[in-house]
Amino acid sequence: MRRIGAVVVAAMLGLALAAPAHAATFNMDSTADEPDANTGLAACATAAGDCTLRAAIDQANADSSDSTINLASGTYTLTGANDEDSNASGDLDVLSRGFQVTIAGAGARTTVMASTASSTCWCAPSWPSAV
Ligand SMILES: [Ca+2]
Ligand SMILES: [Ca+2]
Repeated sequence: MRRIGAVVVAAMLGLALAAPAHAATFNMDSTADEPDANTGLAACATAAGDCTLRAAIDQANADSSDSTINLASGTYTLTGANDEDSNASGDLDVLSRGFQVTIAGAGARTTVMASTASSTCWCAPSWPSAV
């Protein structure tokens, strides 16, 4: 019995060591264009405690894992200047180097991306694995 327990523990350790980093899932509860308040904390949360698209991308950019961002129905209007590439304003900058970021809408007719600037909504400056 003791031997079986040791084998089970060893197998569990092997699985734990071989498992990829935990993938994060962020579910939107706001269409506002606000950043994550603290990317050192794994949760997607603005200063008001909401999970916005920009906050989710901020957190995905900071995490060392794949991320899935689930958009709720609504119009997501991006604001601010497009002349930066750190996701601080304007277009969304997906920077999760080496990790996949999947963004899923609630439907083509119900999830709308808009921008107050005359530019695209998405930017993945260095890594083609995003969006
Ligand atoms: Ca956070
Ligand atoms: Ca930007």
